[in-house]
Amino acid sequence: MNLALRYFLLMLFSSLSLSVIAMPIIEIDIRDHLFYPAEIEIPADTKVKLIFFNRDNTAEEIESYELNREKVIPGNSQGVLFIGPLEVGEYPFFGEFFPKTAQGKIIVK
Ligand SMILES: [Cu+2]
Repeated sequence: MNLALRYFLLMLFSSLSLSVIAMPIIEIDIRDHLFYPAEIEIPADTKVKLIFFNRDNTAEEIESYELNREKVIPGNSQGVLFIGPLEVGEYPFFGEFFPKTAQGKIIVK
């Protein structure tokens, strides 16, 4: 195998494995129609995996216009949202079924 191809494969492999290893995972509880934590800090320009654990018996729908995400999580179950890479800023999200209490924010630094 020639050197350029070896170099290409090496770069491909290391970037793939880095992106898998480096992806932060953040766990968020939904309890009594509140998010714990309600504010989440993540690094800029990074893909992040959010796992929502809905501890309530009722379903909740995670909604964010700023993040362009929407996902229903049935009661007593969990759901995953991938967000990013994002620019520095604040990205609110809320529970569409209980919006008076279920309010959260992603803070990108
Ligand atoms: Cu919705």
